[in-house]
Amino acid sequence: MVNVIGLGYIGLPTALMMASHGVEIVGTDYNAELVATLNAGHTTFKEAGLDELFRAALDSGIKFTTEYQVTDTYIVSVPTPYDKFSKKIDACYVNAAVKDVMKVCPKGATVVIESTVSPGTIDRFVRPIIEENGFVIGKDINLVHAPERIIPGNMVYELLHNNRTIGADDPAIGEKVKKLYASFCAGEIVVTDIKTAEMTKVVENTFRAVNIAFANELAKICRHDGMDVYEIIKICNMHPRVNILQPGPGVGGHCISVDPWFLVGDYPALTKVIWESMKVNDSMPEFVLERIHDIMKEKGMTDLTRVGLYGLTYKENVDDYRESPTLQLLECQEKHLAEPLKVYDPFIKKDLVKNQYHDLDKFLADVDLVVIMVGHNEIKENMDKLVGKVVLDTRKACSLPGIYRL
Ligand code: SAJ
Repeated sequence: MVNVIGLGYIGLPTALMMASHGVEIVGTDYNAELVATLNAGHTTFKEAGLDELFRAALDSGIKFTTEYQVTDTYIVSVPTPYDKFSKKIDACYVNAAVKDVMKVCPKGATVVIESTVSPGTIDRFVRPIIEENGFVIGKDINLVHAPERIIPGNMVYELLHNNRTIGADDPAIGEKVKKLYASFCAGEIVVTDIKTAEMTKVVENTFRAVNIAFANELAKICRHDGMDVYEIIKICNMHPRVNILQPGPGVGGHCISVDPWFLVGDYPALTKVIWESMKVNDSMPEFVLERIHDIMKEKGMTDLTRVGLYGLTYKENVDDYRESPTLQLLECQEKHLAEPLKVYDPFIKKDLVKNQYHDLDKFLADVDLVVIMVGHNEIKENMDKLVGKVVLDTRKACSLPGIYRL
């Protein structure tokens, strides 16, 4: 049996996927409300194909509980935030989960860390916890790192098809865990050592952050000199060795906007490019605010209460708003002591911020300038409703004539 610890954005789909492929799974989470929701037959977030996967896993006998299980395999999938001051990883959730696993796990168990961690985190934090509990690593407890790689919005497909990395002290244990993931994963699974696996995951997300920062910097240069950044990126990407990502209103989510900081925190003297890239991405919400002010000036608009932000989530068609550019922009605007801008997002049902709407038509009726912060399908399918509005599209989601871009 496998006990999956942490039933969030990664742990839940992973547990469901394994269960629906014949692995006996118990999912554990300390959040009793979340466990009760799952036990009542409901998923806890929206994701393509997740509900169907949930049904299949229930049919295969998956269980959800707040209790840690006595079993032979644990998969730890809990958040890894960073310390905003030192930029270093905050491993408190991983540490707490491993401590709790140690209270119940028998000798011979394998502990797999799925959470993204900076290189050396397992050496610095996880190994000492296991040893303090009287276990000898490699003899009593096997330690493995199997970082997840799936992208919100396409998680179910990517769980099935993405290549994976498994880091283990002992290659034989790595191969054993590889078989477990191969129960559902059709991608190639590379077995390496733990520190290499830690580093590869952080490097993958850092590469994406730096590439987005480059696109964002290009957007600023092009805005300064009246060039079309999208056309330029499109043409450059026709070169066989160029692949520039898209500029946007900022970078959110719990991965691309977080993981590169781990490297800055641990290697401050060696991470000039990464540090500057993160700063560029973090500057984008303020850049959008400047664009709003410039457009208002050009149009002779003075009333900020007639400006509305479309989208609160960190990217299109997901309901996750962690570190979202819209929240960053509102925080930035607050500093200027203005009344918060109006906001609407079809994926956010609860009241999250001031001046939030839950109906697209009501929102549009109350604003003259619409800032598309997220390119949800909803707005792409309702572009006609934007006719007659001033539109700042930060995502190239809209193709109406006369709209403003970054
Ligand atoms: N963004 C841009 N321009 C782009 C692409 C993205 O501004 O061209 C923005 C998005 O709008 C969003 C942020 O970047 O605010 C991050 O979104 P994302 O879609 O790039 O990535 P995540 O955070 O949803 O998922 C990433 C993925 N990593 C890589 O592609 C290298 C995923 O595979 C990882 O599993 C995930 O991080 C994770 O959990 O680490």
